Amino acid sequence: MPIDARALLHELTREARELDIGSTVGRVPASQLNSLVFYRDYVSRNKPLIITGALDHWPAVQAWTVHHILERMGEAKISVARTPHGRADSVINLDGTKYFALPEEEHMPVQEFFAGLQGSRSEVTYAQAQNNSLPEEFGPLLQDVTDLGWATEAFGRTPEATNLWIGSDDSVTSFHKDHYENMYAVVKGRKLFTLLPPSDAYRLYSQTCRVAQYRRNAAGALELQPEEPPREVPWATVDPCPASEEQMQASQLAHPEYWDPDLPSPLQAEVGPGEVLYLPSLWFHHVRQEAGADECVIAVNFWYEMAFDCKAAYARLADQLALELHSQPLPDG
Ligand SMILES: O=C(O)CCC(=O)C(=O)O
Repeated sequence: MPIDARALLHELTREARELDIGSTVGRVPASQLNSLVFYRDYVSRNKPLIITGALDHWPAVQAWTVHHILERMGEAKISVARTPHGRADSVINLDGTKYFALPEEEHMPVQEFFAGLQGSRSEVTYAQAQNNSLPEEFGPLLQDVTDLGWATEAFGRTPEATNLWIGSDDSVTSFHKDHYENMYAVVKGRKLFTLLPPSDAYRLYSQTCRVAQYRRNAAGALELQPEEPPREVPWATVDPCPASEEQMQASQLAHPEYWDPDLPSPLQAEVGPGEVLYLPSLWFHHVRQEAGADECVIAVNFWYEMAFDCKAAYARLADQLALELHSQPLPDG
């Protein structure tokens, strides 16, 4: 008897939501949380959570203005990602071919970075290096941040990387997953996460794309140039926030299971200053940001090593089924 893999995956999506995940991301005050409760109710269940009032003890929440950061950092240089449109690390269609587009990587004085962030919008810059950037590149700011003790206790280890993110409304991070437990702390502005659990990999229509990188051409413009020798990566092709009605219609045709009203909607998590999102390992996330009245959006995230347990094995099966499913044509009707 042939197996209807698509129907089984739809059932998996619904069952995971009904049994545990639900339709919203919970919010719990840090004062009501300890390492045991956090581990028992969220980490062990691979379930996201927003923790409010989690950064009351961080000097950063009050202190981190652009002026303060410039004063502390002096002449230091930082890594900056630059694109023409703010969509680094995402699938870009160029002359009918889909590329996985890496940003141009620059090393520039902090002062130059902030001038660009607040100046012309013809190109978009984002301090988004994930190389343990807070201690490695922003050392003078480290004293304004402390490790989240209860999280470190729950994960049973110190973070493997602590990254600082500084950007504007123009930067968007495309759907992807990480092999880390992520504690994402917002210091300034708001971050808008769209989330799907690992079971829903098939709803993101990953495609194997050739890697390309933005580089400056002879005329001084950023141009997407395919990597040599060629390299390919699988990457999600769904944009959950299409820029126009036309793009929305195209996405509904190309990605029907993402938009299917009979399947549970992706979860939304809006994380404001002083709040921390627990983003469980292997969850797919798409991230937008809003500076609002702030000068820019600033966040610090802690990546903790994940457990390669049976949940990781189920997630891998879901990934493999998704790739297999989308190599088959969609059924009629
Ligand atoms: O803040 C962002 O733009 C992306 C964050 C992210 O993808 C992560 O922390 O893994």
